[in-house]
Amino acid sequence: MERTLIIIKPDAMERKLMGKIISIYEQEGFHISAIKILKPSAEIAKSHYYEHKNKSFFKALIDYITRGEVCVLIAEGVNAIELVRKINGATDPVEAEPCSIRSRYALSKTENSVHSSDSLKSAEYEISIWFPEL
Ligand code: FUP
Repeated sequence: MERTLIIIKPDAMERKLMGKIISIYEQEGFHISAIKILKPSAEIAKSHYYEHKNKSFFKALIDYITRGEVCVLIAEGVNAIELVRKINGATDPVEAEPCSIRSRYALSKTENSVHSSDSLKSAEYEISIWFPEL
């Protein structure tokens, strides 16, 4: 069984899409083993996105992810990391596969509704920063 860290981002939370999006992961058979809602601090947002710290979009990304509440969850299942990324779709909603969450709900490349870990290593790192109590 594999674990991945999912974030339902502010643009989706603001439009009351949290329940709908969680249902999609549940319908695909994933087990949600931890969940919380919080308004991220700049510190946790920067830790989460440290790989992008030198990118031109970094400040806009941090401003966006810290502007309101997010829902952070751990989903467990066979091949969870790869499959959840498939369900989410490509980063840019214009390129996201039809029926993916981003193609249905994302507003732009930055306001793209959901995040999920891209490797085993990033999943364990992201779980440790968002769920330090686990
Ligand atoms: P993903 O793994 O699909 O979330 O995408 P990346 O790791 O490439 O990017 C992380 C986040 O940076 C994206 F969710 C949105 C943001 N981003 C931008 O705002 N602009 C860009 O040009 C690329 C990424």
